[in-house]
Amino acid sequence: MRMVFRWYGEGNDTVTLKQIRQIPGVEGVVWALHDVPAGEEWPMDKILEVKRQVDPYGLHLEVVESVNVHEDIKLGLPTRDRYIENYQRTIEKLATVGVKTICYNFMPVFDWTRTELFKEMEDGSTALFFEKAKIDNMDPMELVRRIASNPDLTMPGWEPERLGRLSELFEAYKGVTEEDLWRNLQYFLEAIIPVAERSGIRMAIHPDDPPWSIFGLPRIVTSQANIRRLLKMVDHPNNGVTLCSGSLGANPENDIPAMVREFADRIPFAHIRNVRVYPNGDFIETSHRSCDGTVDIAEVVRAYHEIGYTGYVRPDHGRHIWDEKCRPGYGLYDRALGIMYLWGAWDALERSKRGNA
Ligand code: CS2
Ligand code: MN
Repeated sequence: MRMVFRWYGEGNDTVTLKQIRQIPGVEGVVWALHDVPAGEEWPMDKILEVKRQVDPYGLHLEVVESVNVHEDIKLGLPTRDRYIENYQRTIEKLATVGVKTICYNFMPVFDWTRTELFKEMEDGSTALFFEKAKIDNMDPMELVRRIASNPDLTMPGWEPERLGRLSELFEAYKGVTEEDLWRNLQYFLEAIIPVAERSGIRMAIHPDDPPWSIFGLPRIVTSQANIRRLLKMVDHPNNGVTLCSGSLGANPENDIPAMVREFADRIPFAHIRNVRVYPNGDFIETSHRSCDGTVDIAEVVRAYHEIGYTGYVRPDHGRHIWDEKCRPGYGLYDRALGIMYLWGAWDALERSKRGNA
């Protein structure tokens, strides 16, 4: 496995490149132009600016997360072709600075959803938390109205300045079924995969987080069966998945090691992190250790080791520990600890393989 670390960019991240290069075994940063709106072509000068910043640290730029997909593409609107062309141009440009994998997602309206960003755990650390009943019982339009009249009520992703757009989007998605979303994803993939192939880039879709429908919006990248369908739908080595053990692991029915084995050659990028799922469906992000959460991370690593995994891995989210002030889920300390857990498990497996040989 090739270890990489997400970096939000200069002035946009509390973690520095100097710190990142000191984490054992980290060879590159996972980056994006976070200020370019979804659907727009990424400007070359901004791409080169990131390269200029990162190069002196000896870290590579081979993994981008994410090039976001415009909602018109997910909705299948006639305007989608313009945004798809921009996406194709962005893929080509990224190839020129050595990008090998692009992570993206196909979740309507929201990226990951949580009800609390800094939920306190027993040991005094805080972590991202999802309270299932709260989301299940929430009428999104009602919430839009409530936040509009009381901005203190906001939830992650529901910032007051997004509210107007949110109600428009909920309207647009009325009547859009999962099958519609499948068709729109297929249309998108058929247009971009040939460009990705020519550019030497493997596309890696990120699973939905949480992996089920929320607020009545359709979600499809949720399970082993659906990932199988997605990979067959455009059956091409450049159409792959970012196998995120934490997102998929929020549904305990998802068997992550089984997915690693089945999709082995279609996983250019792996997110490895743990979650603890409670009987009522709530979940919290924990340390990487198998015994701290519901996902058996040591088994996940064993599965990757077994398939001889040579793709990129990042620890994904971490808890907030040792009083660190950072972006929710993206501190230095716990993610670095997570990396050491992953290396520890990996090196032990390597050692015993050599011992047995
Ligand atoms: C998240 C997402 O779980 C995760 O990796 O941090 O924001 C993720 O980066 C996107 O869904 C990928 O498109
Ligand atoms: Mn992830």
